[in-house]
Amino acid sequence: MSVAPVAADEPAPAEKPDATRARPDGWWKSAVVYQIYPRSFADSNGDGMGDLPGILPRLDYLKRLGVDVVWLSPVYVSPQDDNGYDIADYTDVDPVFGTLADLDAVIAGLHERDMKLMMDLVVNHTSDEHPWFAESRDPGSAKRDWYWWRPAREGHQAGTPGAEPTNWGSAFSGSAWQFDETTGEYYLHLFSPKQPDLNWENPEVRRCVYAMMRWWVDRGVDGFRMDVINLISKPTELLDGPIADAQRYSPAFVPVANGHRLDEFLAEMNREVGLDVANLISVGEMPGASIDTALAATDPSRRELGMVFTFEHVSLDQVPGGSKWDLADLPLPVLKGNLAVWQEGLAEVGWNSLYWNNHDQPRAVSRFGDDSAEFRIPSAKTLGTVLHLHKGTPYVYQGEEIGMTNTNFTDISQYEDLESVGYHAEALTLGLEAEAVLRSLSVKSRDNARTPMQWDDRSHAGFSEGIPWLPVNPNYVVVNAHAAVNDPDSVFHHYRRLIELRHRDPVVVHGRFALLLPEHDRLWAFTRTLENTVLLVVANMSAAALELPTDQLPDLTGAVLVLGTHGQTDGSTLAPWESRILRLA
Ligand code: TEU
Repeated sequence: MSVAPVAADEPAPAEKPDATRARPDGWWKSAVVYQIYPRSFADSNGDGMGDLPGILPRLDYLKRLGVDVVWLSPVYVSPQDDNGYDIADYTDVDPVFGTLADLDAVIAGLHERDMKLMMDLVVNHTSDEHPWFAESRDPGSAKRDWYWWRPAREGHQAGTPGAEPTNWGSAFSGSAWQFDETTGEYYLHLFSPKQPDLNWENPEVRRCVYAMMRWWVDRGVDGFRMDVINLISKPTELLDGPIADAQRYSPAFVPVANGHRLDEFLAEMNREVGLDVANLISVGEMPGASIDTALAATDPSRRELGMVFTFEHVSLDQVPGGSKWDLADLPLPVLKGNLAVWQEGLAEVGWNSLYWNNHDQPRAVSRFGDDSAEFRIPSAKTLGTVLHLHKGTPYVYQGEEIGMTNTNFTDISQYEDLESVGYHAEALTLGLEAEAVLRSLSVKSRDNARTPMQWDDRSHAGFSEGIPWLPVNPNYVVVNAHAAVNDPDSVFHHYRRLIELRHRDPVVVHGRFALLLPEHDRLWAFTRTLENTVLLVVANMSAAALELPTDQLPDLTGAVLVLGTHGQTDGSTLAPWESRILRLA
């Protein structure tokens, strides 16, 4: 076990990890990752907030589901401005979640069950309450250059509108620059003003980050999910970006994402932390990443990352050139076509992650399925079939495995997420209709994914004995883990069977993907081929029965149903939201 950090702000430079740890090469390619958003997972002490001791009793539930890795969203010390994605101490646990000893217990509990822990790594920015940033506020401090401090735009009075160093907008709302009265300068924050961006051009910043990562690996962590990691390399000259008509600011990611030193920094991180040497799992969250970015980052010969999260498929149901709040329909050919492009793009080199939702995205069954009473279960199961039969590492977001749905907030006072609250305020000042803004929030707010995990039909869904920080979705009386585990036809057991299939059959992990009937607007059909094994997936992505176009599909003679959503069906008609995995002769 590692010793405590040697200095307040820097963990002990632990030895590079022992490469003999039980992690065979590429183990994460056949793994399934389950994301825990700790504040909403399980509350052990009745304060209404999920915590680490609440996770321990639920590990057997995750083991039964069959997942291999837990991605734990941040539990570090944080003022919780962005629910922990604003870190004030990278090597300690925030008291609201418990203690380092509690985290050690979760790591041990996972390892005892042959599961692994992937920590959430947020190093594009810190909290403004991190000691590093507090020091950097002093222009004479060596840490001034640890962040992006800049004077007012030339010819402008510091602190006045338009004096910001560039016209960049925060990913949330407002300018990406915060004025500091004391020094008359601005600091960059691509997210909230309480999330100042670290300056990765400074080698001291990078050295401290790598030392901290090694400290966690030495503590037993098996890998990292890297928050907005493709934003860490900023352009050396910060210039104005393009502004579209309806925009007040230039989208911050445009001039920043996928910067010129990104691959250099990722390769350096891999070397310094031993990501490959120790066969750690790594996934880079990359908003705005293209397939070329992903290829560069996940090409094993470049020793950067194992995989990345693309944002393309979760940006298709918005108006092109607009924001996530500008809702648009999503025809099936567009969705399945995008996933197929990523399958093809990383077919030979690199590796895909596969996800429908996470703590930032609305609930999958509400967004891509049908969360009505009649079709919630079959559509949730079919979304699982389609995603888990693509090539890549699947990610299950807490509650997805029981078909949890978006919540039903009707008033802005119900929302907690700073992104949602900020959007509401900014939209109203821009003159948007309140009703339309609330509609966008009900469809896309991140709070949809953050209502407490629904464990059973007791009060607050068994999540807490106290009043939850965010109201439980009222449908918990029907949609809950207890009911799902005790129903062999539930979404839970379908996900469990999908995970079992991945663990059992190499074609699911390594088989070549081929999309069939790309223009069909209700049928999602594709094959996975490995040597002489061919699996065919057919999925009816609609609320009406669908006659299989057998003349346009591979010969189904002798096909064997491997796993279906509607029992042992074999006719040529798919029921609404029915999917089948067939092994072709
Ligand atoms: O999200 C990165 C990101 O781009 C999100 O802001 C996403 O675009 C948006 O939430 C969609 O609504 C990561 C974390 O996952 C998110 O929770 C944090 O708020 C953000 O970074 C800042 O750390």
